[in-house]
Parts: sequence; structure tokens; C-alpha cells
Amino acid sequence: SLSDESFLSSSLGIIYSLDELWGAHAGQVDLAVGSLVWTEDPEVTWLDGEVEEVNNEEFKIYCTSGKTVVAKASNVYPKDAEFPPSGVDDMTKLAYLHEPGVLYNLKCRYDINEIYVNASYHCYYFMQLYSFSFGSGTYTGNILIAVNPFRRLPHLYDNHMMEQYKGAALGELSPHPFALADSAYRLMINEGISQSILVSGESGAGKTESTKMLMQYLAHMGGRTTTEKKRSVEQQVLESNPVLEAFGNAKTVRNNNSSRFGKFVEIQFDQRGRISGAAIRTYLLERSRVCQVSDPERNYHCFYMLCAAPTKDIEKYKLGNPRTFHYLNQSNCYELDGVDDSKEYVATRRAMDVVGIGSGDQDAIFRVVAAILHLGNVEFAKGEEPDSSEPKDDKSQFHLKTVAELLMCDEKSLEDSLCKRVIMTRDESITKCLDPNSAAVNRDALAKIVYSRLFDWLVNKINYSIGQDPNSKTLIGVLDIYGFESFKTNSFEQFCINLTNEKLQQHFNQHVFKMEQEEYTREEIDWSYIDFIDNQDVLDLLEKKPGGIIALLDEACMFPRSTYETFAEKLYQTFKEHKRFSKPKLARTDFTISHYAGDVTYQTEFFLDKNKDYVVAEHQALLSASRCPFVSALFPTLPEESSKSSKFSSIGSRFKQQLQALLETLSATEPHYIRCVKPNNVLKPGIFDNSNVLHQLRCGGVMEAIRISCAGYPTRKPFHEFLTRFRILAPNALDVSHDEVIACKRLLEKVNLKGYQIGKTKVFLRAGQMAELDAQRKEVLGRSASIIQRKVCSYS
Ligand code: AOV
Ligand code: MG
Repeated sequence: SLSDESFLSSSLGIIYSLDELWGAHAGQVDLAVGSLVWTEDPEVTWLDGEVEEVNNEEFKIYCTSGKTVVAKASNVYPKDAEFPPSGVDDMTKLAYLHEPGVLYNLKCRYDINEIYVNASYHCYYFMQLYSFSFGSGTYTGNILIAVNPFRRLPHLYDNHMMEQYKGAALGELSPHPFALADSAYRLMINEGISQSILVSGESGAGKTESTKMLMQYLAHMGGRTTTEKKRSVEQQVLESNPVLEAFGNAKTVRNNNSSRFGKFVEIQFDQRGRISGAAIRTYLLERSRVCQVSDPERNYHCFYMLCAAPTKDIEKYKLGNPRTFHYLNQSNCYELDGVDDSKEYVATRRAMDVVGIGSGDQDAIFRVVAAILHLGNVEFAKGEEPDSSEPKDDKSQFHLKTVAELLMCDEKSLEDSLCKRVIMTRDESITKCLDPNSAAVNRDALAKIVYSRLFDWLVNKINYSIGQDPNSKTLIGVLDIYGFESFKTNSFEQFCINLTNEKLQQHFNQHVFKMEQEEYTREEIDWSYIDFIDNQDVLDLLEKKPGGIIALLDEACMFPRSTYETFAEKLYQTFKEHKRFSKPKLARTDFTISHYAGDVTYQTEFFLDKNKDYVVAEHQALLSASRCPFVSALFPTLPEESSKSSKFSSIGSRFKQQLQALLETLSATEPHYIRCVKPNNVLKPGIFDNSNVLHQLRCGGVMEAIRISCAGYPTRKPFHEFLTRFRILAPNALDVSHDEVIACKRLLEKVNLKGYQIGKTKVFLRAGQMAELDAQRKEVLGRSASIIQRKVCSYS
């Protein structure tokens, strides 16, 4: 509320040491026998129970689970005895803001289908950063934590719900993506500042679903009321989702509809707050999936949709059962629960109509998709010459012919481009035959490049058709990007994904911490823990030019004799002393990075190949000569010199630049955050797996963010509530005055607390102070209980 804001900007407290920031443990507060507590447990994350005995630094705790544990004082945290059974909708309302408190609150909410919880933080804004200035102040920033329900919660998504959130103050209604979108929209309208909403979380956590809700709300707010027949911009923005999902999403073990690319949607608004344009930027589509699918995953949705198309389309593209295609039958999964691919095909076509992809282009698109399936079925056998290859049999020959027909290119040239390679020397060109294995690798390379060009074409087309508004001064950006990943084996993709997350984490740090730091510096207040949080050192390690890992990888890719072994060796030498880099014991080519969210060990084996982005010259020549203008436009002829050799271009470096551009865009906006949480790995409703959730909260920076709140005054209690809870500590304070403020002041003086603040409506307490008060209260209650006890005894 406003009163909190004006209060906070006028009274900045001293920042204590880091230990004091995170809710105080039993080593710092007195917890007596009978106190309710939490203690960390390696198996179930946190156990709650009651203190049975205290021996020096050790606590014997009788847990609600029935077992008794002994814990060190530093591992015992107070539990709120008056915690409401349905939890609280904002973490800052917790009496004790610590990890078990946060986790338990999420669980209580989830159990009653309340999947959203806010975690507010206080943030100082400096409007002089922008073109105009209206001073600085504080506002309550917000992180929305969203736990995936894995079931439709009908009331959550409808128009009625959107209407409710329209114009409601943040915090007035229960937490929701609509509330976040609404406050972003209103900030944009009122302050004229661009906004961004950053959605993060691990695979299957609900990022894409949340993103769609945000876009739906913004389209609702910024849409036109007229019933224009013409496709409206907001409709096109919304319908871009199913198109991109058809071509960029696939079933993985983690998510039946996993986005295999990152996406930033920039929605532009005119002066009146109407949507006037949009731009979609995508990042790093996973290419390997086109020709490599592991059981029980699927290839991209569009392949299965096309195989389920109406008969006339099936015949036109010579398709049939998906089980007959090599690119699909490496996995045994063809169908998705609750998804009808033939319906999806029709829906995708309709969405394509809306976003402005004409029927001629649609036909060409699906022709290319079909061609890729046929291409995968071309197998190779040894040819007549030594180490050569040729299509294996009539079946392969048929598929080859079909590919040539669909891509409208010459069949013989297609075969040659798969089975042969032209090597340019200084004065002549030599044609070298490829053995069957190399020919198959070559075929897959063709499939991947065609698919990735097709995807890029779709994104460009959608952008072109929606159109950009050059006059738009404000925008709202929505980022739906892969979260931090740490698997058993981690390759180049994880490296790039985790780089993304380091960058976003830094952006978050800069936004919240560094801005505060500036304010504190100005106020000459000691601010000592910034070093601890900054992750610039990891970013330097990953992307510094020259000398970072990406730069070394590029060097290795350009040097013909490099292997992943020499690359790994180079890393070991270069970063021997780096505190964020290590070589795992026994490993020969792996390396470990200490990311902000934890250690990840990467396998270098495919790093070099995966970083190289080039089109085989023969493929380029073949397809740019296609008689189909759509296909030839996917492979525009490049200036003479660069097309000669298969020139190396670095995927890592390009990705790094894209990220840089993204962050520049973001840094000109006011950010809002949604952290999606996946409550279990079986993708089922009603299961809340503590350790799983905790891991995500830690990795996603949620704990870190809440820790920031602890830096100030994490506990706030309205005067009345405060007095009700603690009047027992100073019964006289209340007798003297009916004024709640005076009563609170007296009470706080009496209990001898330091560093708290009295606001206009609430008492602001520092981390740990609530626990201190509770302990005192407990003692008084205990004392009076024993007095009663004695009285009872003496009567009998
Ligand atoms: P992701 O985007 O975070 O994963 P999704 O948004 O695709 O995850 O969500 C995964 C699945 O969870 C969806 O297909 C829904 O079935 C379900 N789900 C998520 N959010 C909700 C919600 N609010 N209400 C109902 N069901 C939901 V990935 O793209 O894999 O990182 O790369
Ligand atoms: Mg997704």
C-alpha cells in the first residue's frame, strides 16, 4: 500500500550481516521446550515438530510424522503456531519468512487448488533512467509463484475472470497471471514505461500455459471493441501460439507439449493502449529431434498431424502410417493422451489462415514437412566403387524420388548431394564418395537444416503479417524460455540454456540488488552483501571475449585438428584457477561449472559439432535451384565467396549475441516475474513432492529473492493483529492508551527490541524479531500456565 511505500523510502534501515538476513535459527533465538519448529531432513526436506528437550546446542524434537530427531540449534527454525490452515496468498505475510515456511505455505495452498502465491519484494525505481524523470521511490515488485495443477481449473482462465482483474489493485484479488498482466498494462499506460514479464521454470512447470494466459489478458485489454471482420492484430498474436507449437513443440519425458525453443513476444501498443503491432523472437530450436527421437518421446507435433490429415492431403504427400517413417518410429510413442492429431491438423491450418499464411504457402510448408519424412526413409548401401554408397533398394529409391518431387528438385542432384562430397582445392574440385554411414549422417544434416529454415520462415512470416508499429512508444514483452537444466548428461544445449539463465539471473540481480545498492550508496548506508550474489564471474567464464568458454569453443571449431579431447584439455589449462570451474575427478573430457543454481557437469563430446552451423554447399546448391519458389527462398544464394566453402558459423556466439540483444530490450523495461513450479515428475494432479519443489525454488532464484525481502523488514503486521498476538507481553501498555500506534510503541519498548520500524498502519520487523517475540510470549504463557497449574493443585 501507499503508506508502506512512503514509509520505506523515508527510513532505510541498517543492513546486517548475511546470517541475519535469512530467518533466524535456534542458535540466534530462544526456542524453549514446547516450541513448534522446523528442522531440515535429508529425506523429506523439512520436518516439523515440537521441541521436547534442549541440551546446549542440541534439540530433541518430536515430529508430527511420529519420529523423534535430534538436531543442532543451527538447523532448528521456529514454526508459526498461528499459521492459517489454508496458507497465505503472499509470502511476505508469513510470520517467519524462511525456507520451510515458504515451502509449507505453497503446499497448503496447492492442497486447496490455490496454485498461485505472490512473493513481493521492495524495489527502488529511478525514473531518471528513462527520458523523463519523476524522482525515485519504492514500489512493491512482485514474483508470482505458479504451481502446475496438472488439471484444468475451469474458473481460472475464462473471460469472467479477466473482467474481474481489470483495473483491480495488485493484491486486492487473489494472485493470478491476469493480476500481473493487469498491473503491467496499467503501469505502461500510466507511466508510459515499457514492461516485461519473465516466465521461468523447469520443463513442464507451466511456462507456456502461463505465457498464453498473459497474452490472452493483454489481447483482451488492448483489443478493439469493434467486430471487425478483418483479422485483428490481437487475434493474430494469439493464433501465432498454435502455429509455433505445431512446429516447435514435441512430447518429451518431462512434458507432453514441450517447447523446444525459447520465445520472446513483444506486444506493441499505441498511445491509447491498443495493440498496434507485435514481434516474436525465437531462440535455439532443438534441431537434433528432427532425426533423432528417443523412446517414449515424439518428434515435432506437425509430423504426426500431417500423417493424420484428410485422405486427399495424405495422397498428395504420399504419406501414411507414422510407424512407417524412420524419423518417427525410433520411438514407440505416436499418440498423445487427449490429443487428436487430425483435429490438430485442421486447427493448425486454421491458425495459419489467421496469422496470414496463405493456402499456397501452407501447401508448400506441409510439402516440406512430408519431404523430410520421406528423406528419413532413404537408406544407403555400399556402392560399386570402394567406400561409396547408393540408395539401398527400391524402397529407398522411391522415397528419394518422392523427396525430389516434393522439394521440386532434380532427383540425380539430390542423390549426389547425399552420397558425394565435392572438395575444393586451390586449382580443382575433387568429388569424393561417401560411405553409407557418412551418407546417412549427411542425409540427417539436410533434414535438420531444412526444418530449421522452415521454422525460421514461419516466425518471419508471422512477424511480417502481424506487422510492427513504428510509432509505438511502449511495449509489453513476454518471455517464455527454458529454465535452468541439470541432467545426468549435459551437452551444448544445456550449456546454452544455463547461460541464458545466468544472464536472466543477473538481470534480476541488477534490477533488485544493484538498484538498491545505488540507493544505499546515496544514503551512505553500509551495504555489504552484494559481492556474494553477483554472478558476473560465471558469465565471464562462459562468454567473455576473448578467453571465455564460447570463445575457446569457436577457436576449436575453426582449427581443423581439434577434437573434443583437445578442447577439454584447453579448458582445463585455461581455467585451472577459476573458482567457478572444475575438472571432475576421474573425468577426462568433462567439466563442471558452479552456476548460481548449482553445479552442472557438462560432457564435451558433441560440443564442437553442435556449435558448428553451416549448410553443406551441395545442399545449398540443390535447394536454391528448386523449382518451388518457397523452397528456393529457404536457401537464398549467398554472395560468391562465402558459398564456396562450407563456412563455419558459431551457434554459441550467435546465441550469445541474441541474448545480449534480448537483455538490452529487457533492461529498458520494468520487469515482472512468474516462477513456475512443477510439483511432481509424474505429471499428475494432487501430488506435491517437497524435495522436488524445494529444488526448483532454490534454482529458480525464488529463495534468493525472498532473501532480499529479508534484507529489509520481512515481517509486517497490522497494528491490531500485532497487539492481539503480543498484548500479553505488556498488558499495561494497552491500558494507558486506546491509540494502537502508541500501544505498539510501548509494547516494543517494553520487550526491548531494536531496529524495527513503525509504519502508518503496520509494525515492520526485522528478520528473526518475530521469533524473538514469540519466544517471549511462549515463556509468559508457560509461566501463567504453571501459575494456574499451581493454583489448581493448591485447591485440591
Ligand atoms: P513449460 O512450457 O514450462 O514446459 P507447459 O506450459 O507446456 O510447460 O505445461 C505443461 C503441461 O502442464 C501443460 O500441457 C498442461 O497440461 C499443464 N499445465 C500447465 N499449467 C497449467 C495450468 N495453469 N492449468 C492447467 N494445466 C496446466 V517446456 O516448454 O517443456 O520447459 O520446454
Ligand atoms: Mg513451454
